[in-house]
Amino acid sequence: MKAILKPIAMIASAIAIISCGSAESAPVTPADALLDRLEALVEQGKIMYGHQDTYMYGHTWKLEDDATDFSQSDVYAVSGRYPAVFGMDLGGIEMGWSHNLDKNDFDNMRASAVAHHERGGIVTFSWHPRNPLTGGDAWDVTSDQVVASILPGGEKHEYFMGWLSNAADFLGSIKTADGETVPVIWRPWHEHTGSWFWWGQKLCTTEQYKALWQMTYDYMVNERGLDNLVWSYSPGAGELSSAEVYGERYPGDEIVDMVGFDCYHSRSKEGYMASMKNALDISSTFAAEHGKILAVTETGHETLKDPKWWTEVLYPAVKDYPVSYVLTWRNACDQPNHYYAPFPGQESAEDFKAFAELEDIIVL
Ligand code: BMA
Repeated sequence: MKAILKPIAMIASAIAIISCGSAESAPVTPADALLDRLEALVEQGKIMYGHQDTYMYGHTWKLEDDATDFSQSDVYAVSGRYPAVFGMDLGGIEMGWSHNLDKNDFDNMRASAVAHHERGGIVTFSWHPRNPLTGGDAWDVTSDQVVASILPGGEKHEYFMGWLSNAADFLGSIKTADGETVPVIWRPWHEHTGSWFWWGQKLCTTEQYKALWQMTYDYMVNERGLDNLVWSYSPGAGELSSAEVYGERYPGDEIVDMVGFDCYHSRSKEGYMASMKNALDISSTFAAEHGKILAVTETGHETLKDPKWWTEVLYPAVKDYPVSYVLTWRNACDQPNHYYAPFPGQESAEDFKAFAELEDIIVL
């Protein structure tokens, strides 16, 4: 796996190489090209804004199945700009469903990923797969044997490899009309420092968690040959009492390209700012030491009751860190109080426009 930002110890030798005039070789895979792009943006001090499911639905609307036009977005309706990063979730692909866990048509997801890529944006996927042992959902934590059961030798191993196969089929099928595979930031097994998903902290051992990552990587990259995935590691911020906690279950430099965390503004502004600072201090140091790109992989303030949240809370929290993107979560169309981006008339809409116009914030 290509190391992107040079670890501190390598900087001196990197400078020596550059001063000798040797050029870095051209990117050979879609994933490498995306990593180079992310690295260049970080070096320029730019931060991309991202929004989950932005073309799929908004606060008051939902895309039809089998759509061909992907231009509606609450963010666009407010600002005339699209998020630079478009997040989606593969939950349900493992079951062979036609729609994901949030009722998005997988065909729409594939086509909108291509459209977003062609618009100049970057796509990222998380995955909330169902529980392969109990048959419950990703949040079913009634058994602490789930990860053990899907690892090699476990009773659900073969069954789960079928799930990985479905996910790999989808991720490898995101292609332009010219047959170019679209690179995506792939963020499996997220928020594992908490214990609300079956792969969480109290539900498996460190070795089992790392083995789950390795198995996922080996299958998708080595066995299936997917070369369009940028692998992203993202603990939950709430549990990061120390740098050790952040790195405890890190699956390894060879199979991770990016690091980040998920951090929500759920209580006070002060609490969120402190949590962001803590997580950014830890993860930016970790990223520099390991030569990885940094991102705030999920964030947001549900219902955005602070009308200046974008310029007075989010922006000050991230602006001094080498963050490639910040992604706010989804604007559900079927839950009136589940939204993290503005829509026309929403009280933070004007402030979002100001945020989107900041020189170091990238929107499309
Ligand atoms: C959660 C909520 C859920 C959703 C899940 C996966 O944070 O938004 O409603 O199903 O993410 O997208």
